[in-house]
Amino acid sequence: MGLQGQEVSSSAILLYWYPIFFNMDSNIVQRSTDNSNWTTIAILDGNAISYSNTGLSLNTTYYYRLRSKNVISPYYSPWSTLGPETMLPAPSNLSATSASSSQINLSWTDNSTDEDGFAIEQATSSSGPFVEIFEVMANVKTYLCTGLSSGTTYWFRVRGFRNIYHGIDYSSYSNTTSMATQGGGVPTAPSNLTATAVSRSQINLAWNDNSSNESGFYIERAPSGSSSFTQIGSVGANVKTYSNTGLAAGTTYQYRVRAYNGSGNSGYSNTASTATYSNIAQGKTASASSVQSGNTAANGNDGNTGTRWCASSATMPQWWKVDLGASKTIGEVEIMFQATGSSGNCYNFTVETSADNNTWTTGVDKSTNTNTAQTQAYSFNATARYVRITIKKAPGTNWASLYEFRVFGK
Ligand SMILES: [Ca+2]
Ligand SMILES: [Ca+2]
Ligand SMILES: [Ca+2]
Repeated sequence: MGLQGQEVSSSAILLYWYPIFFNMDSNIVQRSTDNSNWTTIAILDGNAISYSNTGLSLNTTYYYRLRSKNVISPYYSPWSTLGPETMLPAPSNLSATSASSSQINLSWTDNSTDEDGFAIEQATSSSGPFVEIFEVMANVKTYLCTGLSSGTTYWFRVRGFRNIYHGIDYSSYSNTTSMATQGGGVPTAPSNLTATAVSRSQINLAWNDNSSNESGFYIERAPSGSSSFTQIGSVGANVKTYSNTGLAAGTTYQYRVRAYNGSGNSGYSNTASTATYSNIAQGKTASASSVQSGNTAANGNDGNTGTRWCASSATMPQWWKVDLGASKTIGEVEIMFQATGSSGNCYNFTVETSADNNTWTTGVDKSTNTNTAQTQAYSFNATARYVRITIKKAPGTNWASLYEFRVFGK
C-alpha cells in the first residue's frame, strides 16, 4: 500500500499511504530503530490514510511498517515498509545585520550533514505570515536579502530541507530574528519601563514600544546605587518584555532599555528598579504542634542550618508555623529537612498560607511526595501573613523535623 513519510520538523514525521485493501477494520503502525524489533505505535481506523509520529530524536534511525487488518476473516495485508529515516537538525544562531536602506544580511549555523539546502522565510510582522523568499544550496550559511524597504523592520527564519521521492523533508525552524533596514533615522525611545520581582532570582521587565523602525531593544542593568549600566541582553523588534534570571536573592537591581536599528540607538527609557525576593521568614515568631526538648520551633527559622525544630514524638501529623508579622507577597518556600529520604521513603507534607491564622489555603501539596532530597524548594503565589508546614510522614523512623524553613517573598 505504499507507505510514505515526510519529515515535517526535526522531531515529527507525517506517515501516509494509499489504501490498496478496502473495507479493512484497522491499520496497524509499527516502528523500529534497528529494523528488527518492532513496537506498535498506533492502531488506526481502517479508513485512515495518514499518521503523525511526533517526539522523534535526532541521531536515531527510524523504520516504519504498516499493515491493515480485517477482523472477520481475520485477514492481515502484507507489511508496507519505510526507512531508514533520520531527522534533519534545525539550523541555529540565525542573526541579521542591516547593510543598507534596502539590504539585510543573514547568517546561521548549519547543523546538518545531509541537507539539500536551506529555505529562508521573511515576514513584516513578528507573528507572520512568513513567506519563503529564497532557497540556498547545502552548506551555505549566509544570505544577502536585497530589495527591501527603507527604515522597515523585517523578521526572518530559516529551515533545512531534503528532497525526497515524494516531496520535501523539513527540519524545524531556526530562531526568528528581526532587523530593520537603514533609513528613517534612529528609533523613538521606549517608555514606562517597569521592573517586577517574581522570585528570589528573577525580575521581569515590561516597557512601551514607541518605535516602528527598530531592529530590537537592548536591556541594561546596574547594581543598586550605581550608575554604571552594562548591557545584559537584547530582544527583537516589537518585543516589550524581558525576564532577567539568575539573580541574587534580596538584591536590588536597576534597569533601563533602548531601541536600536541600523541608524543607531534611541534614547533610554526611564530607569526602573526593584529587589528580588528574600527570605522573609528568618527570625520571625515560630510555633509548632509539639517540641522536643532543645529542638525549639525558633530553631526552624534562625538562619542556622545546624539547629533544628523537632516534634516531641513520632506521632503524625505535626505542624510548624511562622508568623511573618504582616501580610506579604510570597513566591516560594524552601525546606531543609532533618533527613534525606530514599526511594518511596520521603517526607510527605503540605504547605499552607493564611491571612488570619484561621483559614488556610494550600500552596504546596506533597502528601504523596516522591522527592527524597534533604532541601526542597517549591514555587507558588500567595499573599499571606502566616505560613505553615504540616508533616504527615518522615523517612524511615525519623520524627517530624526540619533545620530551616525559608519563605521567599517581599
Ligand atoms: Ca550542512
Ligand atoms: Ca516597534
Ligand atoms: Ca535552624
